[in-house]
Amino acid sequence: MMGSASLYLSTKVARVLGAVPGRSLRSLPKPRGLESYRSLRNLRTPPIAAGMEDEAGRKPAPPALAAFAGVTRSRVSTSAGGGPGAGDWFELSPSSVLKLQKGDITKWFVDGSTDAIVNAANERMLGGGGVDGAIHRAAGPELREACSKVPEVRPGVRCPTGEARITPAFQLPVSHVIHTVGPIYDVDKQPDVSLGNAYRNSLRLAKENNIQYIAFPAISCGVYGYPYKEASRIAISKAKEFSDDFKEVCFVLFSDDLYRVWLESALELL
Ligand code: AR6
Repeated sequence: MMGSASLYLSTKVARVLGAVPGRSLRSLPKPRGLESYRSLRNLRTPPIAAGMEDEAGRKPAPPALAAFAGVTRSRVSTSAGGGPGAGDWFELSPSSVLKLQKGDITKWFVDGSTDAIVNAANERMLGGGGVDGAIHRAAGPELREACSKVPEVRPGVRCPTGEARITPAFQLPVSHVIHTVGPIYDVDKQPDVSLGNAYRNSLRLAKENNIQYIAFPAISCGVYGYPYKEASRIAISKAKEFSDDFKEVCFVLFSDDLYRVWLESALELL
């Protein structure tokens, strides 16, 4: 099937990729061969897509990586902008992928023990709107309680801009939440440095806590007003710096616009 000039997804592969059976793969770059497929086999558990639970709340069966044979490459899936579970994967290193996915980060998880989501928090760390509010609602009141115990570094500041703190995830399906604070774009004197620090310190803290799978929202791209393009380039560059340290770095983007910009930057930078 994969040798044919006009490639179509079989029903099985389509299910694995979260795509529509019969969708053409002709737009994909030519397969690089089995080298990248071998490296993908090093992944212990294929990442579970946000929002991919079925109606009974069960996880889907892990994708059989054999389904990718002959179609694997740095960019291994082509269902960008589709429904729940759609995503694009890029090889960061022989044992690591960067994944882009559209959806709600509170639904994202891999194994519940070595996975973490990152929260775009504020310096008080006691909850707020946007993704912060969604994470606190989904985690339950214990998360606020745990955050309140994080020591203040000065009055009202538990996590200064660009730094990161870790807590358990309580009712969320992941094991931990890493709270970071991105810059307010129009206020911060060096927003690019602060945003880079937020990503780097989150990844560093995750690594110190033996996290293997980590998902980020678009930090600072909501009420903090960071332009998407600049933010996406910083986010992807920082993920690349940690390419040997995680099995998966995922960006869970909340809108089609964000997804498109992140995808463009990933195609440029990876
Ligand atoms: N899953 C994934 N992404 C989401 C979700 C979700 N459930 N909900 C929103 N987003 P923002 P910031 C996206 O404003 O700009 C809070 O009040 C959203 O579309 O949440 O860093 C904090 O307490 C946007 O692209 O965070 C702080 O005070 C991205 O998440 C302040 O906002 C970030 O938007 C932080 O502002």
